Amino acid sequence: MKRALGLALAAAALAASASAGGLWDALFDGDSDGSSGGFSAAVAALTGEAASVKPVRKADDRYWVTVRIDGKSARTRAASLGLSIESVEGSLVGGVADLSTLKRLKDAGIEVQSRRALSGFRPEDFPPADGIYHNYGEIVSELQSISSAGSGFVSAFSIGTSVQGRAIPGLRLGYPSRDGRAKPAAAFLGAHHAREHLSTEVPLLLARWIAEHAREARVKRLLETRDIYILPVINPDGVEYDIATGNYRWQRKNLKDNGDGSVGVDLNRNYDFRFGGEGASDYPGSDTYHGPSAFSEPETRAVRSFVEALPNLKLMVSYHTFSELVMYPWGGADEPISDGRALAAFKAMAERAAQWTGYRAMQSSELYVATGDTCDWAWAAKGIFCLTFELTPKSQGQGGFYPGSGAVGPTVQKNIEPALYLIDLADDPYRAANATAMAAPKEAGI
Ligand code: 0X9
Ligand code: ZN
Repeated sequence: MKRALGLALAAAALAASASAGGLWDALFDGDSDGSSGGFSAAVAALTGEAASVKPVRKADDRYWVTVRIDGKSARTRAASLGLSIESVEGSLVGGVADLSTLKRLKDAGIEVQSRRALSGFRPEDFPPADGIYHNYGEIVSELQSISSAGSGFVSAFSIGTSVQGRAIPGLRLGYPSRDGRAKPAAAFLGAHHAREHLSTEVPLLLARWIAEHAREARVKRLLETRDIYILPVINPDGVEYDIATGNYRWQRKNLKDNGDGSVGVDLNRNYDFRFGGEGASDYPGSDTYHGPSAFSEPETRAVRSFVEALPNLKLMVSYHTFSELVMYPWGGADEPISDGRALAAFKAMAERAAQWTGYRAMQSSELYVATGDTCDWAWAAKGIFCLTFELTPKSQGQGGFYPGSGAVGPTVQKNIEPALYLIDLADDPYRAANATAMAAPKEAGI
């Protein structure tokens, strides 16, 4: 957590996402500039959906406790009394107990050293060394601050709510269209996978960069002729869970209770194209569990509603980490997409983006075949040119999902030019196959 304002807004946003409605509406007033009428209506509908979300859990009387217990049989006894043991460091045992368990422990002569109410637990933050990354509250606060700074051409909204009731926030950047007609649009999505925090930073800081450079000719033109949508965190519950203890938990999925003791659906297997096929798991406990049915998850349904409200959305990027790749459909099959002209455009735009970033362009399935991903659905169902970026680093040895604070600046920086290029292409993505489609970065003064 970086600043007091962040704290206040984070608290407001989190409270709003649990109670849904009032505070969120106060923070995010939706379609403030009134352009793109269709989307405006969709936002209202989505806000209505959010308003019906129930509080996630009833009053919580559980505590995080530390107790002194020596030996395995004593720990087993404490567990039998109801203590859920989560950590053992010598004789100091940490775990979760509700009030009646606390009483049983006391009656059995087990002394509680410290306790902290879970109901009062605010999500903890990133480890201090990674404080540059935005937690959920800070994402919301950053979006709000970009929106206030760019009044007249930026507005914040929510596309729906997560399993635990957090709003899935978004930002639209673009001046109202001159002729009243909807402009071509491009969208940038982050954090389908919780532990891929850099995939939030890139679209979020791209939004800030665009707002701060709005007066420059090239950016101004894009804002006048395109609508740019930023959805930096599709899986907010997973992201908060990943950082909740101060130590990363390697969380990938959302926080759906699968009803068999396991938690989580892989949101990038839950879309409706070749759903449940190769590269997606039928086992709920698996990290690549596809869920009970396509769009079973509120997070993927929110993306679907968002996309369906925007017939002019022609281009999409789904950011992930890591491996340094730019990938195009199909991911769920080895064969190439059947439309040769579209394939040429896909290849050209991926290769162009790869040149700027130093990443490698390839068909998604070349990495591995995996069904039900975002871009396969976007292309198959909606004809949206959708790329999956696997951001920095290249390997686990370079930090894997947790490459540290030093990765943020350079990764954001090198991904700005590809994003601007793709935004420009939104009017006619087939143009990508034409080599002169866009000025090189140096010519563009970046
Ligand atoms: O497996 C995924 O969902 C993505 N990789 S990640 O390491 N970020 O989890 C890759 C998705 C690309 N699509 C396919 N290969 N289908
Ligand atoms: Zn991923």
